[in-house]
Amino acid sequence: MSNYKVKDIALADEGKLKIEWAESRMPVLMELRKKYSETKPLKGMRISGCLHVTKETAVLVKTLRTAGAEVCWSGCNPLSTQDDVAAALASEGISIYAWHGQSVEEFYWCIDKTLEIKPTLTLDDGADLIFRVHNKKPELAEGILGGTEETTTGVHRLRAMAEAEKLLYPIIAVNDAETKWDFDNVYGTGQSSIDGILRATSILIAGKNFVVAGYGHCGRGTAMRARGMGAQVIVTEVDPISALKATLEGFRVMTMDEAAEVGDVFITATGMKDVIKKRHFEKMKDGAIICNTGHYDCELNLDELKELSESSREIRPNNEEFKLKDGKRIYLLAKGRLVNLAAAEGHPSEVMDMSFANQFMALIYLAREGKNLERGVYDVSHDQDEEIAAIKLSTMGIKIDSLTEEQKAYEKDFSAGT
Ligand code: 9W1
Repeated sequence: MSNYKVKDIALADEGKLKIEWAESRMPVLMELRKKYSETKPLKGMRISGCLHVTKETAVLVKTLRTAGAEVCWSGCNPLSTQDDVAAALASEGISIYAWHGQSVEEFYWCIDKTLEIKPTLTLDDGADLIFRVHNKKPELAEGILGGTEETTTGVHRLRAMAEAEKLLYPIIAVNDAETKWDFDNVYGTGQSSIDGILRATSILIAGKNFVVAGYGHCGRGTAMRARGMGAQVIVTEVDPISALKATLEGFRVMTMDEAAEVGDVFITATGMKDVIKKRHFEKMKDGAIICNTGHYDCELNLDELKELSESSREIRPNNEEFKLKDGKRIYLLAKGRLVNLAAAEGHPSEVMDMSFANQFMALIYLAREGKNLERGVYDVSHDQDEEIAAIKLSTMGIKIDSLTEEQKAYEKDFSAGT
């Protein structure tokens, strides 16, 4: 028996096509789905999930169900739900409460609906569901073997809670798996940011001076991809170690004041506010394009851009032209929000494949071992990380070498080497 509330169930056929496309790009999850379809290690488990309702998430949800779980879902962000995907899941008998553009009250109503199944496992992106259990329905915690968390922010909140001894059940920090954060942030953000810029502008990247502010994982991914398309990439940084890495990677490193004068495209990936502000806008060339892929939409100081401008108009979707009082034009993409989400489609399915395979395997582990774990935040095991990387490689047809017994002994022999 499924229960649902979605925007329009008639969108199901469109959603099914999207899900099928994602399935054809997510070989690790599909392999795991096949592997566990007979043994059903999640049989008897009731999973409440709170995660972006996208075609990739749908592949995870269907895999959880094939492994035997009863699943009840809500979206973790009122704006990320794809209504056709939600309709497709509902039409396939999954309980789901999610629609695009819901209010804050509706958001929590949806989470509460998913808790009506009295979950044995929870899955979060941002820890809203876990917090709901702790703050509003702590009596449910007794029946919960464990939960997983997808994001950095959520893991931070949960570690603080564990520290304060307020955590009522064990959590696995899926975010901290190497096959999650080290791929998601670099290759996911890198490609989708370029994708967002292209959809909003249709510019030629080759030959452009492409300024990337911040050389963390997201900045590195974006810089790498821009270079791959023929741009001259400039990196700005505040951290000397990151700046040195960018330099030895072959990028030009300079201050934003210097970069402002030469840049054609600017993208911020820092997590800090006011990275590009008034004095930078004043130095920019006519036609400069600015956007953000960092976590908050304050990396570009838009109040100051507006102060400098005499008019603005939307020249294309997600592309606003600002006419400055000196006659110069600056183009702002996606209103300074995350350009990879607002102007493109988030991370590609192939990247989410690994993130969500981590979710799936962590839940199987919790179903088996959760009752033996203390309340705390746990990392994904290195074995799980390696298994996911190994399956991904094998689905790509890539073979790797392995050590012989002699080599393994050599590795452990500290007396060798002189
Ligand atoms: N997550 N399936 C927007 C995504 C919003 C979003 C967000 C992703 C995926 C970063 C997760 C308009 C997908 C998601 C499509 C979309 C995320 C916030 C995914 C990238 C993270 C705040 N964070 N993510 N695919 N919205 O790509 O689940 O298109």
